[in-house]
Amino acid sequence: MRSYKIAAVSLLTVSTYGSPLFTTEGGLVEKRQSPGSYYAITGASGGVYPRVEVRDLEKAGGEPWNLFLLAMTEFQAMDQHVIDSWYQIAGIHGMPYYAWDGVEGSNLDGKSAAFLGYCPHNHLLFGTWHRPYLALFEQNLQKVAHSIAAQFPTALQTKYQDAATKIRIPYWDWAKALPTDQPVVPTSMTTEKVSVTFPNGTAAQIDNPLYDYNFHPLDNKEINGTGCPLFTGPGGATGGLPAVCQDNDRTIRAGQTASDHPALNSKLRSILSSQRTLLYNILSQYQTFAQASSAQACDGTAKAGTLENLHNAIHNANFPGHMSPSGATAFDPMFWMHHANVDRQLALHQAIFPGTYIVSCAANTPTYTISIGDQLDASSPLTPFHKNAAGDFWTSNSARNIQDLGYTYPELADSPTNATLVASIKAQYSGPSDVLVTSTKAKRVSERDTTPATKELYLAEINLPSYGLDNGAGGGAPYNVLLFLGDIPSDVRDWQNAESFVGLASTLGAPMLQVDQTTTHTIDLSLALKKAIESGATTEDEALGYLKQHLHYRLGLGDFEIERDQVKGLEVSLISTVVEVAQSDDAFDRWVGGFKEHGLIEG
Ligand SMILES: [Cu+2]
Repeated sequence: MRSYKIAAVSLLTVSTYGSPLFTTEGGLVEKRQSPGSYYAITGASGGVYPRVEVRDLEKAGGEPWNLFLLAMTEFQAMDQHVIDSWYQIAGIHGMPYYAWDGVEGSNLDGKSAAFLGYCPHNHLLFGTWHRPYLALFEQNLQKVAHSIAAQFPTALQTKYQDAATKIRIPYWDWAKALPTDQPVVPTSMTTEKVSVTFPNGTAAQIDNPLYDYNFHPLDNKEINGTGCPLFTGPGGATGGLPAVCQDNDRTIRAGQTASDHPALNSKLRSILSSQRTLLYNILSQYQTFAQASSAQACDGTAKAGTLENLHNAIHNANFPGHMSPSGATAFDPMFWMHHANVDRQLALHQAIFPGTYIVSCAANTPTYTISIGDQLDASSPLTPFHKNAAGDFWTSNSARNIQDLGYTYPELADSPTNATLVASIKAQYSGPSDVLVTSTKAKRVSERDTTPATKELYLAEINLPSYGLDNGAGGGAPYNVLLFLGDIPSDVRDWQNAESFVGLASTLGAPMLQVDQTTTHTIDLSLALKKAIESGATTEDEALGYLKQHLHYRLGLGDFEIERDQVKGLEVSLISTVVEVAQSDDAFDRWVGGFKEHGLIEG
């Protein structure tokens, strides 16, 4: 295990590598081991301010946007040995597999422990664990922002200090309605250079800190050079595909040696509609917190879907880039904006259904500090995140209220009534995916007149073995299950853009784990049903017959097809439920009367 190093100097002097702002070499490091000197995660300070959508932050521009870009740049430039550097914080999630802030792994079977980060996936604590994790990042982003603000001339001090007080991680809403000519990945994340104004007044083009993270000189074996164990091995499901962690010196998206943003955008656009609908179903239909948040079936299966599985698709769309392998994902700046969005979705669920929270459940997936069988509940420590220097850990209980961590989200900022919140979610996620949310009111009223009081909703239920695809290296490879209605193109590269593509279910796998765990994902078939009706189905039975005949599924990842028989236990079936259609804009439809099973989809 490595020793911990912290900077006992001002943040202005810790930058060593490639900072356009500061060039002073930092040097003071000290060991952090004894009780009383743990890293206290408090979140951002100075009040409760909203994390805003990254496009909105950019659009508003001015000091907040300029300061955000400067602070991200400076944060990334920090010496990688420093405990709260970008590198060390990103490294908590997966690689490098070290202890952070003195929190050693428990006595797992040695092989697994060596290849696990702290991050709980397919796990009860998935949602709440990321909360102090993001707060740690945010707290440091703010610390850096304040130190930069202090460099601006007196006339601009108030504005920049105010921007630093209010700085929070912007979220990237990848389920937001967007006209088809707008990319799902905001251009602020995909342009290589960006304009900023330095404290001395100089305007310049700098490397965009939202585009990638540049690994500074480091021991290449820690991350790059590992080959990301999940993809390698002669019997690997993706054919021993070379991994992005081989020898890149910067993070890459959806490619092998360079980011392929057009490919990423096209993948994300193809799932936008199904992701939105799934999100809407999760937020609008009552499920317990454990069901809605986590891929682990702690509390019965999640018929409306889970936020963790919803989030998986964004990681897999980045295959084979750094965002895809969970061991390397947090280095990409995209990770933080993606996970701020996941946290927002979690917070929205909490606000709509305040009465349900973490239950008690045994872990069936280990992490660096959690063994299979460990009993978990809302008071379990979210390791390695200390709440204070004395060494108390954050727990799901202490992380329940986001305001206690110094932030909120636009929808929750003014303590909305339930009706207001419902109306906001409905307006954002229930309409078509290519129409910006504007004046939906008038349209809705006219729709309402013709809306029946109840309807039948069909769903594809996918029971997905989380680690079911052998990666040939003792673990489970990530994979997607893609659902089609109608003909499937012969070339796998055309699959997601095919007219017949309906949606997908994703699992991330894990490099050294093969746990027997199945998670449930659902794909809403309302649009598929529309096609059935257009094709002439006039009765419920005919529509059902059409769906059963024309629904097909395939397995793949990136541009690779995966043979179906490589995953044992995967099942796709057709279910339906009755929906009571809401008669106002501030109420959700309700799924009533349980689910009917209509058999397996085989084709
Ligand atoms: Cu994630």
